[in-house]
Amino acid sequence: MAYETVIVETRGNVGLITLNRPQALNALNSTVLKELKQAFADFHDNEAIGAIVLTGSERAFAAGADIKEMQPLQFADMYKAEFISGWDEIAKARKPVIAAVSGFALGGGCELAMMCDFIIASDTAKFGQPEITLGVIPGMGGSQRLTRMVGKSKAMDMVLTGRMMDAAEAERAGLVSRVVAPERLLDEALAAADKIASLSQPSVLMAKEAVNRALETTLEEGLRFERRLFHSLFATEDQKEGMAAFIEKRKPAFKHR
Ligand code: CO8
Repeated sequence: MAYETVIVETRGNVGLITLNRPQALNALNSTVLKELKQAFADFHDNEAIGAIVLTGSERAFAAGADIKEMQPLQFADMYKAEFISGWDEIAKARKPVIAAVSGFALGGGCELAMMCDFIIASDTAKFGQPEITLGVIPGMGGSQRLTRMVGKSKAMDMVLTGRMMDAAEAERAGLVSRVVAPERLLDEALAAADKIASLSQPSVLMAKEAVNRALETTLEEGLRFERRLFHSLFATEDQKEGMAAFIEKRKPAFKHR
């Protein structure tokens, strides 16, 4: 498929998607959504791909949903089309997705980054949920995912005032996993993705499922779920290989990469 708003590449066993609407600071419109869904689906179907990196430009990861596209819409249009719901598909990607964020990650841009499994930020990154300043509220998970990630007090502060958080504050708050210099951002994210892609895929997919389950269930259920997955991995050849390689002091040759 020829893409208009994203650049889709592979780097070894990693899928790289770059948001590419520089004239609108990568604002997310319906074309971006359609193309992102296609790119994710293609990487999912491509057995060689073990992890995905989603990034933007140095100036902006994404400055939100496209305000120009949304401004004239009426309630009935939004409701009938279940506007926004398509983004859930990206949050449900089975393969690990790393957001590499530089510059603005605002509104839907911050929400898209939070749909990824973790965020690596450059020290220029700015996160925010400014929807309140437009007379609306976050609509792609900002009130829910941000609250789970940074807690109620900071989420309320961000969502009610619309202020931005810089990379240092985002790291302190647990929104991002690492902060690096802008020129290191993509390499750092690609190296993390490459490491994940080198591991046994069943264990990687289960690890992702298990961590996500922690956000959705009780501790008791989550622990039971984790234990069941842990047991089930002993049915894989890669568990035998991974542990044998450790004992024999050599690199594992995983079959299911
Ligand atoms: N939508 C459309 N166009 C945008 C957006 C946006 N979100 N953000 C920036 N642009 C455009 C500007 O209009 C401008 O275009 P033009 O040159 O044609 O006027 C161009 O990008 C450059 O932007 P600025 O000139 O404003 O650049 P500055 O450096 O002065 O400012 C800011 C950068 C601070 C990022 C500023 O552009 C800004 O505040 N942008 C809007 C941020 C925002 O409010 N985002 C939230 C949007 S609402 C939302 O995300 C709801 C999510 C749930 C729905 C999801 C549905 C898919």
